[in-house]
Amino acid sequence: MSETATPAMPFLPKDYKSDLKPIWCPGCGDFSVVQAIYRALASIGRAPHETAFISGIGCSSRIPGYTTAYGFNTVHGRSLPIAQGIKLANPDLLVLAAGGDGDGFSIGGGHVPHLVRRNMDITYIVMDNQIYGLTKGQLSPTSPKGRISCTSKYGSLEEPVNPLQYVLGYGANFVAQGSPADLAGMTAIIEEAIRFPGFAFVNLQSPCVTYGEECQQIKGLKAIMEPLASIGHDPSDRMKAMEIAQYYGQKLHTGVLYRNPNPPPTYESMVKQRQEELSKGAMPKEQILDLFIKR
Ligand SMILES: Cc1ncc(C[n+]2csc(CCOP(=O)(O)OP(=O)(O)O)c2C)c(N)n1
Ligand code: SF4
Repeated sequence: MSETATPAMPFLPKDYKSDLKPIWCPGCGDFSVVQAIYRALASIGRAPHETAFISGIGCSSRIPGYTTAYGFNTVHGRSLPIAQGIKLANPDLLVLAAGGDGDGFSIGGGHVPHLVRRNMDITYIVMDNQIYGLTKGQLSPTSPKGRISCTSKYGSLEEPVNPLQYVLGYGANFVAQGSPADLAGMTAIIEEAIRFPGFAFVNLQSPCVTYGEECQQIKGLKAIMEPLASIGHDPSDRMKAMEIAQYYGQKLHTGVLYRNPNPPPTYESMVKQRQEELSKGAMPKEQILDLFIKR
């Protein structure tokens, strides 16, 4: 990648990097995720001040602070309602949301379907390490059955949530998966998700080197990685995407699982249209005020 900005690429990855030094554990997968985000944003070329990056709480949710975008490290599980409010208030902003699997599919799980069905133009990046990292290694909703952790000394008895099936099941129009095990592939997926005109979900299997199991580290992920391009997957085939999503936890399918070739209008565009329609026959502001204020 060129080190000089050009008219075609007005910002470089370093322009999205803040002065804050990440405090993740050395080797944490989230270091690669933030690098991929810098590169994807540079390829897209929107100015940092035109971008808002919203997260919940967790190790992964620190990510907005490491960028020069407007950022809001909100409340555990609440990145999506806040991101939607921001997008509605200023639809011109490029809005990204990010967090962990606990943040997104445990406490925040109830918010995901509503963003999916509204189809707002927000990219949601989940750093799925299959554990609660920040709070020191408790089971998360995506922890595999049998997982031993500080809260499951004899092994988890629960089936994991499958994030890919979860969002596909609610009708998401863009669903992709990547991992720091393939930095270039992960960067391409994030860029494509941001460019998608509507809600885009990206599940990143990002290793937790401190509390994650051996098989969830880079070497283990590489061993089960199967790029979707290598099996000739057609990303416009929703049913096939659902079928592939079943292998979550057994194989690491990387790439775009599903991209709706005819994406529906976004919620914010329909709100704008409704506002324009209703404002046509609306009473002038002055006249409305007259109804309430005695002048
Ligand atoms: C309302 C609320 N409940 C619980 C917590 C404690 N808490 C903070 S982060 C977290 C889970 C972190 O796991 P995850 O979201 O997967 O992110 P990671 O740290 O693994 O990146 C929990 C339970 C909190 N901060 N707020
Ligand atoms: S605890 Fe895990 S997820 Fe959190 S910074 Fe350390 S390696 Fe990363």
